[in-house]
Amino acid sequence: MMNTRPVDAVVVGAGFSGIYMLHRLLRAGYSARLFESGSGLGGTWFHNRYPGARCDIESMDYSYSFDENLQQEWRWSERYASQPELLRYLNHVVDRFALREHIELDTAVVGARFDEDTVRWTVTTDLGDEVGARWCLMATGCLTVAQVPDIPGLDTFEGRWFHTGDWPRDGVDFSGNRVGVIGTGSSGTQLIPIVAEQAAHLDVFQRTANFCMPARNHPMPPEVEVHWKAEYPERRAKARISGFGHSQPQNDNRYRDLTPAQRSAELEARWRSGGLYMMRAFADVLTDPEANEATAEFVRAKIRATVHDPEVSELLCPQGFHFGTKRLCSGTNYYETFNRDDVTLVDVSAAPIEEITPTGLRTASAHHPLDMIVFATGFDAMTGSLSRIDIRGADGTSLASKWSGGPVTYLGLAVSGFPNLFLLTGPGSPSVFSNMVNSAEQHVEWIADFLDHAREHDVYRAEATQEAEDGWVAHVGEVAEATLYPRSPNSWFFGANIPGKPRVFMPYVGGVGNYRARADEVASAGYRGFTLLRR
Ligand code: N01
Repeated sequence: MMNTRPVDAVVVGAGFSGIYMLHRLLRAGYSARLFESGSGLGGTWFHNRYPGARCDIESMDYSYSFDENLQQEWRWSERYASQPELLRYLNHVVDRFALREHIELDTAVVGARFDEDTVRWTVTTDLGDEVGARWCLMATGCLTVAQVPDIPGLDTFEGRWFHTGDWPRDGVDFSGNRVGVIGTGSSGTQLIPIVAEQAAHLDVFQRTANFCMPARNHPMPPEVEVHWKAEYPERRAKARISGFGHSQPQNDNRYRDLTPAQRSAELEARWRSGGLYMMRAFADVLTDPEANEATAEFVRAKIRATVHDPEVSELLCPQGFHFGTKRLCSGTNYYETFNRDDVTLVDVSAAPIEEITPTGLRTASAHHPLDMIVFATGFDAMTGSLSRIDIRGADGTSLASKWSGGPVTYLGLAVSGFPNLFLLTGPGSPSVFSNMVNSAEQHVEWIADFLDHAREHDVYRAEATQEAEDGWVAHVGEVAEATLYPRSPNSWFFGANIPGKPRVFMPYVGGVGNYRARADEVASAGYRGFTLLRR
């Protein structure tokens, strides 16, 4: 073990939130180090380099707002940024603000231990380093631990296999190969059309059809960029108090208050403009079953109109869960791809996957010969990255054991029993349910303000109370209960994709603006719900 120079704060993870957290710390005069397990910057964007990977929030919104020169000078080339462009952006930010020398790449944090005597954290890395820090800031991401399902026989497969969330850096050439893709969520729906263009034949193994909106990506029109940049002050302000953390118009009308013609016009307009805005076609899409079903049926009609084979189009029509309660997808030519002769949709809900063989994949009804398998099967979301680090709180309890019944937090930012530790975009905050960059900035700024408060008032120990945590967990649950989410619990929002994971709804769905107001209120009340010890 090497003990290295202690710092005021350790940041874990070099994605959007970790990079900005580091910048804020250094700018405020704290000493800080950032550890990142990947060999480059970007967090989930570093690892998800599968073909077609791009953001489904518009790049002008999905970008930092904290620096006026940065947001004016950076030029996004497309409506939705591709994964390589996002990495270029984050590398630019790191260089622009001279952060690189404070970042250790290829260094995984494996443990963090709070010592009550010194009131400090000791953070341990896989290289054997130990670093002492007053504050431990976990920017470990919500979608970073790739989940490969436990299908018998994978180790016997003689071809190559990949997971979208851990994609080889030198890429994959599918040409001439028989390829199988398992999974039709956001990653699968982006990847499938591109693999179809390259592969000799593609089998798509679908267990649950999801709703996929046409992204309608295009090069950034110069006039849109100029206009948007001129409007940045208002747009960013609007995003901060919005439902989902972006600046696009939402419809505040309820479905039942509109005429049939108005409803159709709204749905058509959103389908034409593309992307995820269908989620706000009506103010009550996620709360009123009738509004929700009308939206779902509108999209099903579009699928039926696109896919020629009626049997295939019926299989692609999502059923059995409410629109948007499985994360909505956004893709390019997704449904059109199933009109190709060299693409087969395999329904593995009717005939489940039984095993992978040396030469392919066997379902209950057939053997599919394959040279390559792509797992687009998702992540151990929201808690996976944290519970894999051995985090020990004030009495030595591990975070993983505290969360064995599901994650509990105060504001998604702090955990009782784990003093001086903050989570960025943790469970119980809007995080995955919002424009992540907006939510990351909000958490970074809240934590930075908290640290300044602690410095000014000689606070050396801060811990969320059990009562505050219980109250927040109850509130997160109540807010979710008022929506359609609990009626469709078969999603990663509930941890349902991970065998044995407790079924708890993890994000805060009360809206970015409401969440921000509550977090600010806690701060203005002198950090109500925290026990603060002063020198
Ligand atoms: O993962 P998912 P993802 N046999 O968990 C199926 C963000 N993201 O990587 O629904 C057969 O959503 C599973 O089927 P089912 C975004 O927040 C954003 O696609 O469990 N199938 C499902 O179809 C997103 O929500 C962007 O029945 C199996 C799929 O695999 C999140 O990341 C791009 C299976 C997994 O879907 C995760 O998306 C990409 C099995 N054993 C991701 N196990 C953009 O910004 C799982 N499946 C655009």
